[in-house]
Amino acid sequence: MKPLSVEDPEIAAAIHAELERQRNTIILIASENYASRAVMEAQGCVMTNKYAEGYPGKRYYRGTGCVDIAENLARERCKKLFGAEHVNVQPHSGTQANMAAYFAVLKHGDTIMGMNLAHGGHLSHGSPVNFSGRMYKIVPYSVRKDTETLDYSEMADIARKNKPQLIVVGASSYPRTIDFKVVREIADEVGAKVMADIAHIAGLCAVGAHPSPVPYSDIVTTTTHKTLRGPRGALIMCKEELAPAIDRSVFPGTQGGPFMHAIAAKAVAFKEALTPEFKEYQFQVVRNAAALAKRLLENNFDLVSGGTDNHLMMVKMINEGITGKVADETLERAGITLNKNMIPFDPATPFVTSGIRIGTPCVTTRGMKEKQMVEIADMITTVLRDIKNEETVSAVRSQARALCDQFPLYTDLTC
Ligand code: DSN
Repeated sequence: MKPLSVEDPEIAAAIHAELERQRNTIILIASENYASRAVMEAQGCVMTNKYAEGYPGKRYYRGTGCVDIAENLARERCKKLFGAEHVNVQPHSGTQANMAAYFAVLKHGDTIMGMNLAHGGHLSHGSPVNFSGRMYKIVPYSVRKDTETLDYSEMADIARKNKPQLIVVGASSYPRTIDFKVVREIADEVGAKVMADIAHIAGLCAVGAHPSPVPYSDIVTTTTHKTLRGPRGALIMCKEELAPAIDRSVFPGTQGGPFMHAIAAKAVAFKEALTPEFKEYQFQVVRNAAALAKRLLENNFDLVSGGTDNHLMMVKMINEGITGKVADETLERAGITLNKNMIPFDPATPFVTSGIRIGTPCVTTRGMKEKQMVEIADMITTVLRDIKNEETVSAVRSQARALCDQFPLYTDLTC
C-alpha cells in the first residue's frame, strides 16, 4: 500500500501539476466546476472495488449492502432536490444517459427533434457524427437569425411537419432561459415525448435560478459535474410510468456494472446541493455571468443574443477579426482558460470557430463576485484587443495569477 507518489511518481506529478493549473488560472469553461473535498473523497474510495450490477435490493452480486446504502441515498436526495418521481443515478456520462433515455422510448429509425449543434445543441442530440444522428432520423431546430434565441413557433412548425416521437430540449452553449412549458405544449400537439437535457443548467434548475423542466418533461437527463458541482457522471429522471423502461435501458441495456464510488460521490453532491449555501451559489453564478456580460458589452464585444440569463455567454470574434481558436489559445497563455465555440450561422469550421464560450461556475466556486467579473472582462479585452503582443499576454498572466491568489483553491490538498 505505497502512496501514489512512490508507486507512480509520473502520474503523481501530472496530478499535482493539474492541481496547480486549477489553482493558478482563471477557469471560465462553462461546463467545468470544482468538486468539494468530500465529493472527491467519495469518488476515490473503496467502492471502486465493488461490482453491483442491478439495483439496490436486486443485485447480481453478493456483498452489496454498503453500496446499496449509497445508491439509495443518491436516489432519494436527487428526487428531493429536483422534485422528480424516479431517478436512475447509474449513467457514467451525459451521452450515455441520453443513449439510455432514447433506447427506453424510441425504436431505431424513429424521429428526434433536437437543437442544431452549431446553434447551441449537443452532439448527442442528433449530430451525424454521433450515435444519435446515425440511429435516428433527426430534424434539427435552430435559433432565429435576428434575435439568436430559440424560435418556438418554428419549432412548432417543424414538429407538425415531421411528427417526431421525441423532442429533445437543452443545450451546451445557449445563454438564454429555455421555456420548457412551451416545448411541452408543442410536444402534446404532435404526440411526442419530451426529454430535457439540463447538463449545463442543472444546478440552476435545482434551486430555481432557471425554471425546472421536471414538471414538463417525460425524461430529464443531466451530467453531475457542471453547475451541479458533483463528480464526473450523469443521471436520468423520469415520470414513474417510465421508471422500469429507463432502469432496464441503463442496465442491462447500455451499461454493465455501475461505478459505485461515483454514485457515492453523487450522493454527497446532492446533499451539498440541498443546502442554502448551494442555492446562494447558483444565484451568484447567474449574477456573475450577468456582470461579466455587461462589462464585455461595455467594452464593445458582440454577444450572441445580446447577453445572458444563465451561467454562460457566447462572445463573437468575427468583428474582432480573429477566430475562436486564436482567441482561446492566446487567452490560455494569459492564464485564462475558456473554449472556442461555434456561434449560430458560423462560417468557420468547428475546430476553428468564430466564437468563445465563457461560463462563471468555477470562478464563483472560488468566491469571486461581480467586482472580479469586471476585472476578468477587462483582462479578456486587453488580450483580445492586442492579440499579437506577447508582453500584454504576459502582463495579463501576472494579473490573472494575482487574482487567483486572492481566492485560493483546494488549500488542504497536496495531490
Ligand atoms: N463537453 C460539454 C460542454 O463543454 O458543454 C458538453 O458535453
